[in-house]
Amino acid sequence: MSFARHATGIASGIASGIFSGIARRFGARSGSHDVLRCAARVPSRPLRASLAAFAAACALGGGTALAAGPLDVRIGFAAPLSGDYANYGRDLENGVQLALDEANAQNLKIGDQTARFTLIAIDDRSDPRLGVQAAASLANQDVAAVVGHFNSGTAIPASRIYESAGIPMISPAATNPVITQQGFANTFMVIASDAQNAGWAGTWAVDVMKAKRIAIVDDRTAFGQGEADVFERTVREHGGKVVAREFSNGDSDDFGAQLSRIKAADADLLYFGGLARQGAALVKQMKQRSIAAQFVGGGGVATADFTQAAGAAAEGAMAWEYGRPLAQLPDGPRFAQAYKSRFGSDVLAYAPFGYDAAWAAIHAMVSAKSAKPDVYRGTLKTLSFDGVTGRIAFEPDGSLKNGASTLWQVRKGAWVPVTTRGG
Ligand code: ABU
Repeated sequence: MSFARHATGIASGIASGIFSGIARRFGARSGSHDVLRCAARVPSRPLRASLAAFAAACALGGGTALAAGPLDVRIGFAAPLSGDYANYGRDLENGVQLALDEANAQNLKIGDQTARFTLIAIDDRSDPRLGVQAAASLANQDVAAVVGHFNSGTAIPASRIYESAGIPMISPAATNPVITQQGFANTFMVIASDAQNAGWAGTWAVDVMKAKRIAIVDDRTAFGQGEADVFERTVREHGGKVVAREFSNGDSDDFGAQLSRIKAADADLLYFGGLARQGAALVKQMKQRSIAAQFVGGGGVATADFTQAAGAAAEGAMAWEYGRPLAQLPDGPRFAQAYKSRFGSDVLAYAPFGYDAAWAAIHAMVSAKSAKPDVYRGTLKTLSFDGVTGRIAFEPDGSLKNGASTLWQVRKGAWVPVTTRGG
């Protein structure tokens, strides 16, 4: 134990004694639960901290400067923690928690105080209305930063609340480029956007895969439709032909009508803008209807949830996923192992981005010597550090500098990297 922590412990003990004395003075019996309850009722942590600091100064000698107590830094988090997309949300939350655990273990200083980071997590259930409520709740709880949300459709309206409250929101997974195109000072993204991810998908489909007749299906969310729009535009810009543009919604897994039209259009490649559950349903139904078009997913598809749900139909499916393969990154294997040790499962999808988003806030606070957004925001904007997912630094609009994406394919039941673009 360091001297500073030791002195703080002594001080806390002295402060406890003072409280016990106060309690006894008001009639409580020493050592009884009454005393403990009275101490617990003493209203404020600030008062206890002041007394502890005062007592520490007494213990160290009259002329010694007051010792500073720990600084409580709340990191907000919002994502779906229940419902269809809860697996993505819990994975992200785990990544953030891992970062906070590590930061706390390092006893990092913000100014002259040791920071104690705590996570305040809210389930937004992928619902934009609940996302806005979650943002308001986090702002009311004085969080210093927010890592979130998972869904672009939730992150966009929630970002307006954080902007009004002056709290940085760092997106680890929501990737619609509109998120950082709103002219906000408090919106950041540690992951490539769909302008990049779906753009590379469109370029690759035409220029490398030489697809001649391309079909597109999206889930009509801000995310899925957004990436499908970018993909279609890019395909056309590269001289490709789109023979079908279909959509479902996030709830229905029945693609019968859409696939009938796609089969009639004789597509040789099907791009899907949506998440793993619907993507898996789509490839299964393609197989059932003997549609041989190459399936190519956008972000959120290349997960173990997809291969498990699609089974044999997953074989050969492709998907563009943000970032570089974790196994190929310098700190990736350590992160994967630490995650598994802590949570007992493998990384599903965006946990490394959640981890880097949390560390971006932490690094900025430590460097700025303040957890106040007004003070550390400028540092966050100019930050540059090597995260698990690669170098984290932001463009002036808050988007990630030099984002990367990787094309994956299911081979023998597992996702295998094919090529990486950007970074
Ligand atoms: N970007 C992956 C899926 C989440 C979203 O942007 O809605």
